[in-house]
Amino acid sequence: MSQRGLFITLEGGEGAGKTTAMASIEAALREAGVDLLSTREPGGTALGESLRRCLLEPSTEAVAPMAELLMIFAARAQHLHERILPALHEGRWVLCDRFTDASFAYQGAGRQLGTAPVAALESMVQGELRPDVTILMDVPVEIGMDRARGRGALDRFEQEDLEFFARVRESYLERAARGGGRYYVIDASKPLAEVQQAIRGVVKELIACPSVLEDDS
Ligand code: T5A
Repeated sequence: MSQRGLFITLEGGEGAGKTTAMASIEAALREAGVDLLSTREPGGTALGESLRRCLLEPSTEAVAPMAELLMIFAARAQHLHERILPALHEGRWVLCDRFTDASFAYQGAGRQLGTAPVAALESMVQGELRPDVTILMDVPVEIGMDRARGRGALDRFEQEDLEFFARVRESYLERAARGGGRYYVIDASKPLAEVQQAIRGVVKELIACPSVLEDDS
């Protein structure tokens, strides 16, 4: 049996503090000697970053939800092929800022496409591969949007209304509640120092007992 690396994803609504959390998770893992690929979605490859620009740029054209979903999975297919799967097969750990939970939350729930098309693309593009660990940064929508607004100009997603983000949050929380042991939910409305401490606790746990993973992907 060959072993593959641990696949960790970080998720959350707008302004949850993922960027801040990514930096501290990455630093803690590297300090512990973990050979790590740190990456993000949409993006992570040249093609993925081009698609990211198309997806995030505010547009006067109303982008069809299905077109949005397909662009996200096109970026994901390239990301898996070029970076994520090779790293996991080499035994490296992968830390990814957003992955398919975001598609269920934003396109499935936010855009109201439902779970079926997202689940179908998930199987087609990922096969059996799912994240081993997902850290969900949960914050009430109003707090998250205030933080996002405080950062400056809003991207195409951030211009959506509060109902959209309420559906996104509900979807994330539902998936975490149903998702067995893979989700760690962090209360990201707390002061930054407390959030950082909670994240360090999760990372410590992962380093202390990394799962033995059969490389069947
Ligand atoms: N998307 C993505 C989909 O629709 N479907 C998909 O399948 C995928 C993969 C881009 C967009 O793509 C969409 C969803 C997204 O809208 P992104 O770049 O990850 O994805 O987008 P954002 O959520 O906008 O991520 P950001 O990096 O811009 O925001 P963060 O990381 O959540 O927030 P961050 O760390 O920048 O923090 C925001 C502000 O709050 C402060 C920070 O200092 C910063 O100013 N802050 C706190 N303040 C007080 N207390 C705390 N605890 C704080 N934590 C952070």
